[in-house]
Amino acid sequence: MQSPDTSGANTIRHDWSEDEVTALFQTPFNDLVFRAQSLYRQFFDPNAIQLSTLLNIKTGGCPEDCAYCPQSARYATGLNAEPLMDIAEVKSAAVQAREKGASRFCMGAAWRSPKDRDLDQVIEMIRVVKDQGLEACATLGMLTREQADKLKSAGLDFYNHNLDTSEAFYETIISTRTYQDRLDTLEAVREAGMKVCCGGIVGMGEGLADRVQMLITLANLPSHPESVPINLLVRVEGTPLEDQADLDPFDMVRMIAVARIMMPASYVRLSAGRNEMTDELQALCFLAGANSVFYGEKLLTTGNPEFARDQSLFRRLGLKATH
Ligand code: SAM
Ligand code: DTB
Ligand code: SF4
Repeated sequence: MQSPDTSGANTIRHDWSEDEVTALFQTPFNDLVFRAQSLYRQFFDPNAIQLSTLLNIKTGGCPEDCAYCPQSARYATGLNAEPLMDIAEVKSAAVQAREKGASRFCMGAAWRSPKDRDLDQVIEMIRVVKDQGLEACATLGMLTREQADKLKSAGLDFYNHNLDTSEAFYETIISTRTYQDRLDTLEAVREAGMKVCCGGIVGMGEGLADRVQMLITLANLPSHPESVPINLLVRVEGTPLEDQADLDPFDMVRMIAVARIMMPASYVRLSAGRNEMTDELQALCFLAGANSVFYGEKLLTTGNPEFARDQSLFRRLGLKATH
């Protein structure tokens, strides 16, 4: 293998080809991780980690049919649908997140898209989060440009909306909205001037070509998403993907490494699935260029590592939280 390009030139690219990204995935593991880590050091402090805390502000009862999702009303996952959370609860969760050391607070809602009445309440929540000195992120489903403008004016820093997988594999996972709908929302968020958080899920039965295509779609956008969450499927009983086969853990590391190489200035987040990962696998993901995690004992409906476990992991690895 050639030595990594350490000049920093030509590393932010938007012209990735299928052949070259496939070749990256097929690079011997040590070469791939070395290259990702070398590039990573040109853009970031290698011993810093960004911590985002999630809060599910509207649980369950979602009309969409995303095959991975415990919050779809179509699947019997035993989850009780709840109304939009009240502002006091959001405030106490934001206070706790800040006290525990998170820098960003991300509010998720099980909606296809927000109604205007809902949006007014979310705007109040954004204020409460910003008052704590936290960055605010939300993931509320599809947005129109007008809705994106409203959220931007309210001070929302990031909007999360994932591609989830490749366009080709997408139709086996979701039928209630199109890939183009997702791209349109991402464009509305970008045009409104918010930072984009967009990634996907591995371990849903997709092939290598699907991982390649998803990363190409992300990296060939006019601007790279500032934040790229890579989720490992959390297999929830009652969802169509409950019996999905295990993913080879090294494929998770490869996915992180290739995302890091293709979008070197972006935060790559080791997202859902950490609760089922060993500390050693997480450390390999950090070595491959992951520099952000969801931090807090719950994701949206499923478990995430306890604070004490994460704090111990970060201490043992000498990782410091970014502020
Ligand atoms: N309802 C909104 C939407 O779908 O756009 C926002 C919340 S939704 C739960 C956000 C993302 O969480 C999904 O796009 C998917 O990438 C991720 N996700 C949901 N369930 C998951 C699971 N079981 N395993 C891994 N990731 C999951
Ligand atoms: C993202 O990429 N992953 C988060 C967040 N964005 C909203 C959600 C993960 C959800 C995992 C399943 C659950 O807890 O319901
Ligand atoms: Fe609804 Fe979002 Fe879950 Fe899809 S991923 S079912 S849109 S909450």
